[in-house]
Amino acid sequence: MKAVTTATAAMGLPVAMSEKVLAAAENPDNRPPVIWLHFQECTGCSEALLRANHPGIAEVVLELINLEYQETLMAGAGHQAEASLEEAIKKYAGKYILVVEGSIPKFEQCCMIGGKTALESFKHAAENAFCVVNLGACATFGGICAVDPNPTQAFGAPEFMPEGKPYVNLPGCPPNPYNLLSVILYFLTFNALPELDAQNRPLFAYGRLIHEHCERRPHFDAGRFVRAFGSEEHRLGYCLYHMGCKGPETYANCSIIHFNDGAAWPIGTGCPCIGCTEDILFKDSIYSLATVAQPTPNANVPTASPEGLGKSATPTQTAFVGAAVGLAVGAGVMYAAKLPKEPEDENQ
Ligand code: FSX
Ligand code: SF4
Ligand code: F3S
Repeated sequence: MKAVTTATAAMGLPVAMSEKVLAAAENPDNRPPVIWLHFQECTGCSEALLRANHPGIAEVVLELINLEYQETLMAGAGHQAEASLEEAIKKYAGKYILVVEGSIPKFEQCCMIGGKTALESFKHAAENAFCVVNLGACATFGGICAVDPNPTQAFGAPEFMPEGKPYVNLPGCPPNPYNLLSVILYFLTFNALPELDAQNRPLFAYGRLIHEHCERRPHFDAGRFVRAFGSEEHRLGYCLYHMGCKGPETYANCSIIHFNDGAAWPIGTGCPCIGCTEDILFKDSIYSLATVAQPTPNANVPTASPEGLGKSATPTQTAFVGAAVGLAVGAGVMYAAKLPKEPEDENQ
């Protein structure tokens, strides 16, 4: 119930809808078959799912989905595993969800499984799937394996997606396991995929910038920044913008739902966001400054009223604005004097 209520809220659905989501989740005839393939990756995406407790992996596997094949979790191996994969593809053709973890190399000698290239395995499983979920930055954009000079010619699964196949991208390195859970619950409840953004990411999870919900945002707005790891400012939890934080240009919900059952998330532990849900991951320099698309409005500028639009300012208005600016500058000077001293070397 707790997981369903959380997921319902995370999906942006009214809380009253959680009953419908719960009924769908509890219906044993409603478990979608899932085939889960691994390609070039660190398996952190599966690890993140294994660390979730509400629900735990056992509940997901035994009560929410019908997991037919998952190389990391299943006991079978070798020919036995290959046979069960083929059997599941045939048995559930057109009905199963294919989860892809890891990037797919164009360089054929890499990542061969059971005598087949990664690309052959992916195409065969994707062509017969109802839809595909690309889990993680590697499966979405190529991730760590695709970093220049990209020796295996690695790409995300969308590069090879069969024409017209519905698919969802859940980038992140690792992605948040609750977003996968929410997509599954949405699918169980509405028999459809959630609304997606231009990069095929669910809007409910990737519709807002990290920067909008970051717990360090008041420090950003007040100009209190960390300039060196281990410094007093770092210890005090100041904003990590000058340490290369990509929160201002990264769309994700980890600032809200966190990882490990809400226990932690990168910025909360003092680590700048590296933009792991965006195609800038491992491409932009870790220390480059993010573009702030929505800077804080200057509260000292008087609000324009519709009546005043198109009219020139009266002398009284001009005097008022002048006084307001004067006050603001004065207040700013006083305020700046109260701020803790920044370290002198801006490049630290
Ligand atoms: Fe990539 Fe996932 Fe990063 Fe690792 O499988 S998204 S390297 S957390 O494991 O694919
Ligand atoms: Fe948080 Fe980073 Fe934005 Fe600072 S720049 S408020 S640390 S997201
Ligand atoms: Fe990734 Fe940044 Fe969140 S690095 S986990 S999107 S804080």
